[in-house]
Amino acid sequence: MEKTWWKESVIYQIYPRSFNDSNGDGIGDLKGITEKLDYLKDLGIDVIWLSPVYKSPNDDNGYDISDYQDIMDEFGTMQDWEELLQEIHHRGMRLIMDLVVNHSSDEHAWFVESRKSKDNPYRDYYIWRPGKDGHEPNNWESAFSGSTWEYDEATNEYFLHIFSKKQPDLNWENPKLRDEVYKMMTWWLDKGIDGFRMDVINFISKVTGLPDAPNPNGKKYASGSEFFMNGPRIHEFLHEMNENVLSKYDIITVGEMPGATVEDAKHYTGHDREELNMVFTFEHMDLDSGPNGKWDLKKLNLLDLKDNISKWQTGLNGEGWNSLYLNNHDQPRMVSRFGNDKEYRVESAKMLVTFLHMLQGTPYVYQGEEIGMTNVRFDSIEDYKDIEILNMYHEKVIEGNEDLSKVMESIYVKGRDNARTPFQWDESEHAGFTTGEPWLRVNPNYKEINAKQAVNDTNSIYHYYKKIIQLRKNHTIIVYGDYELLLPDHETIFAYTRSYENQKLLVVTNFSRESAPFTLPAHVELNTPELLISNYEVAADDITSFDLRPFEARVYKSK
Ligand code: TEU
Ligand code: CA
Repeated sequence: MEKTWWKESVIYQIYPRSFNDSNGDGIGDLKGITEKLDYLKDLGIDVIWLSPVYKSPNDDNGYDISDYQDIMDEFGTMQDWEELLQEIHHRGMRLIMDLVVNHSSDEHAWFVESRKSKDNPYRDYYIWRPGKDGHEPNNWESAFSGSTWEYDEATNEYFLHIFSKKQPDLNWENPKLRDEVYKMMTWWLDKGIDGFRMDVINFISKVTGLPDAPNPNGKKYASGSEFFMNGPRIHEFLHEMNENVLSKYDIITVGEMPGATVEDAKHYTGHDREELNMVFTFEHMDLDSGPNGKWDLKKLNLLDLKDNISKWQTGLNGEGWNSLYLNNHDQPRMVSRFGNDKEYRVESAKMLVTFLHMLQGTPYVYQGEEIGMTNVRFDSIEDYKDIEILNMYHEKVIEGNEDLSKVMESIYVKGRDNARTPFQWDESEHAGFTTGEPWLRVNPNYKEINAKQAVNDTNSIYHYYKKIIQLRKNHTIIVYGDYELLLPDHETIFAYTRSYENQKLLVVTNFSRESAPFTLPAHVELNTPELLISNYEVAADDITSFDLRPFEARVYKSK
């Protein structure tokens, strides 16, 4: 397997709005990030991924971009951004930017032109269709509720928006649009950035004709995802992008790809394919949802997680590359979702990062994860800001008369604002995030859970992260070793080995609050095992059988 720096890196995601506010307006900003770079360097971070900081009316917190080559006023200036990049590089770290080109903002100059008339030169930058019998052109449902189509009076046509109506989809069938995007990417790369995270990049090719989605339940709208996820020309577009732009730089590229399977990912990330380095799969994020989508809560079955992770680990081994994540700005906090954020918060957060970072792939840390930040429960819907939450609430409670407490419960478990409450820096007011009023309320648990506490306590989750990140730098096997699942039918223990040259790594994690006896399968041999890391004191080093305490994690390596 080819060795490269981006396989060996640990990436830290910053959601700028919620990271650190330098000027007291309640909104995180670029200068605020620059102030905290030493904290990230100390943690051992190699690469920072910055969620969008471009000009935006903030219908979807920056994922609706009105100017790709300028900075959002609330976040600062281009000069602040240049300084941030310089300070990142100065510390030997790298910066990747978010590329959001499935859609733009409706306030982007292209769309302002496009909607003016049917013969406007920018008309074809977006996807316009006439209505069908006085209705939308098809029955697709938006990711943020309602139709994917918005009627526009000026030209008596509808435009497509898979996300909010302020996020019209760009028309990748148009070569002029593609060229503009490539030029814009080149402009950023020439400023010295080190790569892109590409927002829903596998949505950019739509099936010709945009057919109605199957709708067996006779609902008003239905998911049209099979007509725009991994669409007919996707590989052609990504290959073209690679040829025109990406291949000219030594960078990281990661495509966010809902609906991509292992087979798809082999095509997106295979070495000889010349498309992307890695993708974010959503499959493991969907295991705790029922048939009706993310708000349809279902308890996670660990066996499903084992199956899924193992499928990706073995499927991409030598054929592509995995990205490793358990949370981000769209997902609930991992310790609340997969661990136990009450009695075993510290133990389970350490267990989860052990489980994740010992897999084959490039790990991503989402801001606050390293101090064990948790989900939040606000009593009132008024305290929520996320468009996905608010639209869903409106549709279900206001229009649909669904049970309020049931809807609130689904927001508590799955809502995106769980991940977006301000970073908890210290125990002072608003967790040291701002001296003003934060744009989204701080999680009330900030007095116990904050970075200052974590840095001062050598037993903290933060120090455990430091250690685990360091391990990756000292042991090639953690990056490149082959994966093998152990005890496939065990309902609470997730155990696996990694093998590289003549070395072996044994990873044993308990996903439960109950203790569980572990017995090493007879075929696994580890010569003179050394304990690399564990989240409890471990007395003796008999690895053939031992009792795992609640959420215990251990990693052994053969000498
Ligand atoms: O998210 C892509 C995506 O598929 C979302 O529907 C995501 O799954 C959803 O938030 C979870 O329910 C990306 C960005 O990460 C997200 O923040 C944006 O809102 C979205 O694209 C539109 O740009
Ligand atoms: Ca600010």
